Amino acid sequence: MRALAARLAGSPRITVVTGAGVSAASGVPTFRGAGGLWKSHRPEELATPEAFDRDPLLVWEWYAWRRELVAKARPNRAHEVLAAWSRRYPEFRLVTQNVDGLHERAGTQNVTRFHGSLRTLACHRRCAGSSPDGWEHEGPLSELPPRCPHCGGIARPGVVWFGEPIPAEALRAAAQAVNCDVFLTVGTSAVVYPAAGLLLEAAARGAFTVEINPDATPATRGVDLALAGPAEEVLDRVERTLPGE
Ligand code: BV8
Repeated sequence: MRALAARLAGSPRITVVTGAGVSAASGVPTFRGAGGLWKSHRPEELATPEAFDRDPLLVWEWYAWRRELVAKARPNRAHEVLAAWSRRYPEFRLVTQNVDGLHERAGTQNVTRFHGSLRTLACHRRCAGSSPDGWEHEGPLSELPPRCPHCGGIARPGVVWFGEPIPAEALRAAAQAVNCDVFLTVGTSAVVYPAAGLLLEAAARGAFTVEINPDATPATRGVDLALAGPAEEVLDRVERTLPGE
């Protein structure tokens, strides 16, 4: 912890990439872990445009269940520490693969949503009347699949599925964020690209790289510092060793 705290001294440029592991302590299941979301389904069955075209209701039942689960979840200590850092360090940027909105709910500034958001819907046909970025819909959905208010066609979840491009704005923000002094990969299995490639890009630009994860991942061997443990505990301990804490 002290090695990381030392690197955070001063006002370094800090970039954090997070995955489902940071929300585990909030009761949101991870994708590939023991109680993972993918256990009952394979990613190809649910998180692809083809799956949605084949069975929009099945995909929507999964996303509606996740929306309700996330609506009841609260940010945990990992989210709180990262939110505090986003206020303390002028050049702090967070890129999240998570679609649960918990970083924003914890008050984190400068969040880049790399895979979209569960709260966003978009017109499946991308009709002329609707924004390509979709619209926010809080609370339960009155019907499944939900409808586009502009064309009456079916709406889709405003998330990035496998085989779909990362939104241009998110890619642009991430391309900036890899120019940093300290890069942390927190709570991700580091298997989904291009998110998992950000670590390599930051290292190539001279960043000190850190992984926080209770388990080893394909990233573990390549980082400068691997802190094995749950994010909510490790980040809490780092925060407590920082000056002024
Ligand atoms: C694209 C949808 C191109 C939203 C998701 C190389 C380059 C580019 C692409 C590829 C490539 N190789 C392969 C690809 C294709 C593909 C891909 O990466 N496939 C993988 C499986 C091999 N990538 C794509 O398709 C991407 N698109 O590249 O498009 C393109 C360009 C132009 C035009 C057309 C196309 C799109 C990827 C996005 C896919 N969408 N989800 C949703 O439903 O949520 S991915 C899904 O996995 C989630 O979004 C999630 O965010 C993501 C990553 O999972 P993790 O967050 O890491 O979660 P996981 O459960 O895996 O791991 C949790 C970790 O936490 C574990 O390590 C565990 O140990 C740890 N943990 C547990 N408890 C804790 C903890 N850690 C800390 N604290 C704890 N308490």
